[in-house]
Amino acid sequence: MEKRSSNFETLAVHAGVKPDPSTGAIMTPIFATSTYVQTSPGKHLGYDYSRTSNPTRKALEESIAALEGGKFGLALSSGCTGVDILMHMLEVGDHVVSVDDVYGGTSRLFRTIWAKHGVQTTFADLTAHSVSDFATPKTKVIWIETPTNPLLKVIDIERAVSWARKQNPRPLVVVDNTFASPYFQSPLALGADVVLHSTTKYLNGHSDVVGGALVTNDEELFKKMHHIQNSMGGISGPFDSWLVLRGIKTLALRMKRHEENAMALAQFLEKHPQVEKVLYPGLKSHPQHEVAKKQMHGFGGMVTFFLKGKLENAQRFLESLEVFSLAESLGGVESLVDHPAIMTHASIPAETRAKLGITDTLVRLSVGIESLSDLQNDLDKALQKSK
Ligand code: P1T
Repeated sequence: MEKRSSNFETLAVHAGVKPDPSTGAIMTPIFATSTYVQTSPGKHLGYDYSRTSNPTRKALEESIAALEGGKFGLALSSGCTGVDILMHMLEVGDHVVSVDDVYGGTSRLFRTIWAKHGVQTTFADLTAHSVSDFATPKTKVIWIETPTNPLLKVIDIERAVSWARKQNPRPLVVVDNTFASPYFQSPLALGADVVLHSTTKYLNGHSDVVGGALVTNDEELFKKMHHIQNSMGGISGPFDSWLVLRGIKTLALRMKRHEENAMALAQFLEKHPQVEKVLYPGLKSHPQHEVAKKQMHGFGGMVTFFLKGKLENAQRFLESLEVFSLAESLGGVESLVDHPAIMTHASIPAETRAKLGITDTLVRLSVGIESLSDLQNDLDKALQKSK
């Protein structure tokens, strides 16, 4: 398995955070200000307007960039803002090859917004095919989400990078690293050009912020992304930035626990008579288990499974859970359960969902950090009631 940097825990606590020079406060203050005083026109202390930059946001940007092993970070109003910023870099006629199983909101942006503005996306199963099977001379972006949402497919990042590097002009390889978090996967080290996060999820970790981030090592790319962010807005506000910065300090501890619980529950579900099939990259039965072992440092906290029966059985199961809360989103300390077909992926056309295998009996778990026995008993009881 790909080795994680040994100082990740230290970076999570310290990167981007310096004692406040005016007071010595150890924690970065919430700089709730829209503007900054100038002593003479254009003469200021590095900040002129908070859409352009803000010290609390900057601390968060440095923190996330450090965790991803990147030089430049941007903290955004949401993960979808990150998708939108990257798409704004393209021109009419450009083309994107995207993993077929992406978050419903990402797919919605590609299909219903950007297609109208002249950028077409081909959705492809990049576990079975190479990017070259779908690329055109106008392909400017390879969009990889791995593990994917909700089917937890694992896409070989290095394989896509090695193809992209042989092309002229070279398409950008974008990796949405939301599900793995930087604790379990380092796409920039594998050659990706830019990493996207919905910080709403593991990075913040407490289900009290909607935010996003972009990280890159390429200064030109960073300048372009910042130009778009500054032009259109889409910033993380100071309070949200501070909450995410605070959440990140415990990222390593949380991720370890999420994974321990997820692995145990995946193994439990795999043996359960009411369960048809479990998808978890850490299981030997996962079709891309070997790729996951190669490119990840661990397998994460998301588990997807198919119940036996029909929609009614899934509904009974979801209504019976008591520790798991039925809600969209993921990555918080509390366990959540989602019915992708009706909830998070409802914006994907029914026919496409059916082709992908997002069925009425598919259930997605965001396994929290609670006591494993409580989580397991909760699933067991609800599965009995699902019959
Ligand atoms: O919700 P937002 O912060 O805008 O992030 C969008 C997003 C981007 N990428 C991935 C992989 C995601 O899972 C998400 C958001 N996902 C959910 C809300 C969900 O429940 O799947």
